[in-house]
Amino acid sequence: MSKRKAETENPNAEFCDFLMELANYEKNVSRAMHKYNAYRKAAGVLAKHPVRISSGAEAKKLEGVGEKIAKKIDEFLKTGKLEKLVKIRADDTNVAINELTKVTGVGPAAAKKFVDEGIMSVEDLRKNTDKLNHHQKVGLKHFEDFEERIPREEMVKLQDLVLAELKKTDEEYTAEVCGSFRRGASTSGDIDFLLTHPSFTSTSKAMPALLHNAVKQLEKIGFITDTLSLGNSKFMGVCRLPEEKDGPQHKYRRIDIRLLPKDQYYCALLYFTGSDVFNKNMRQEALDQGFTINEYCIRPVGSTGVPGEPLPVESEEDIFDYIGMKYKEPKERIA
Ligand code: DCP
Ligand code: MG
Ligand code: MN
Repeated sequence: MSKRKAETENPNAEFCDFLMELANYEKNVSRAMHKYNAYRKAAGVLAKHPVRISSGAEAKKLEGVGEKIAKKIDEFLKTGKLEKLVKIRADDTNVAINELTKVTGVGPAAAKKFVDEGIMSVEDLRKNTDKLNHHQKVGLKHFEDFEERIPREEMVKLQDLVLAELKKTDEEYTAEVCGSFRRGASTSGDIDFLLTHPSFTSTSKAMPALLHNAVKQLEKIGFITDTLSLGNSKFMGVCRLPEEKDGPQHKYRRIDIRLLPKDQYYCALLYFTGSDVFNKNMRQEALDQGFTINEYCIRPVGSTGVPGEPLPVESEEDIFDYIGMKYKEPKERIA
């Protein structure tokens, strides 16, 4: 999205930008996840706010904006910059860690290790491929493509292709793209597929073949091009749409496929639809109401604090109902 377009859609885009830059610094460099979450939450709330904030005090009235962030907003409004960000950007180590963590497979710890060895950029990484594991090598090979977000139009094509191949493999598969796509986003960072099958429940033994057969079929037609990791229930890899007649070659895209037992499908669907900020808030709401939700199940929490047996769930609505929350459509699940 161009900067101008972002600004016309979100009058608080400038604040969101600096909050996200601070968030990424806390995650990738300081490894302070609570600060990362606080900045992300504030950015999410400001992004939803329909009018431009004119002071820190005004921002502070919004849920998720505290004193410290309010002060930063005042500093930004007064000086047009943030001293903290100026300092962060001036430190080569921070800049290098930030750049290296853009490569899939390079987490904050690996990035720091590379920087300690004098590897300061993605370009440096290309000269040191012997130091990379398989995931990181693939991440580097497709670095430019993976930096690009996927237009919704292409997401629909990717979805339709996978669904058609799954049906060919086993008619009884149920699968869905979740993540930002399901929330209606105009672009997505990757493709997040959930997969289930009526024969697979949490009381049956693991059925990795259900996942592996799906992946094999997608490899056979040349759609899946690389595997980053493959376990009993989770595939992480790379895919690409087939070339169209007279059309340009498509880009390589990141795809995740998760296999779930049928009875855990809707808790997983809720979780992997996100947003992550929405998930955090909903889980807190659940706890306040005496339930604990994770990506597999919802369980009541008794006075002892010990979670009970998973509750039966046959839809996402069921989960909202248990905790007495009004159902939110995926596109409303922002914060
Ligand atoms: N998720 C979460 N907490 C995390 C990571 C993920 O709750 N720390 C959930 C919510 C996300 C979903 O998993 O929506 C998928 O993760 P992605 O990283 O793929 O995020 P999105 O699909 O939302 O965004 P993008 O378009 O960038 O892929
Ligand atoms: Mg995603
Ligand atoms: Mn994903």
